[in-house]
Amino acid sequence: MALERTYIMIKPNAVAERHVGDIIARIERTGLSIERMELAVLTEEQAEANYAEHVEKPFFRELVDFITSGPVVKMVVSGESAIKKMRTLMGATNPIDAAPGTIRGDFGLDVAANVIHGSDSPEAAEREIALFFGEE
Ligand code: RTP
Ligand code: MG
Repeated sequence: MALERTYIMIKPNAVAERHVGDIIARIERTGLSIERMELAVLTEEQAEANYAEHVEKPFFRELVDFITSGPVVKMVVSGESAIKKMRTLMGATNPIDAAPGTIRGDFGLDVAANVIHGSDSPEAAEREIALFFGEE
């Protein structure tokens, strides 16, 4: 077990559909702590940097256009095994495969509009927190 920080982002579709309060309640129920939180519209540069690993994928442009299409909620969430805990709470990437009771399982429409992003490793978490909150 390790005390971790993870970067979490509620995607534009979920903000527009007013699921923010419900998602925050689910995060708090896990016992993890919200350290930072901000509503913002991402710049194209931030979106491209966040999804740099997918630059060669056919859906890259669609992904950048979608994530910059409206306000997102950016968060730093911390606690014991925060990265894994948040990935479990979020559910599978494709909402079709995400279990009922997970955030994507309950609110997800399709693989692009899959409600929420969470860092997948400690290295990704530190990179994403620096990118979105300007921390070292
Ligand atoms: P995320 O990075 O957003 O937390 O999601 P993830 O780790 O579960 O999935 P990842 O493989 O990193 O994919 C990043 C995001 O790309 C979008 N995607 N679209 N159109 C498609 O086929 C497709 N495949 C992936 C999803 O929004 C996914 O969250
Ligand atoms: Mg990912």
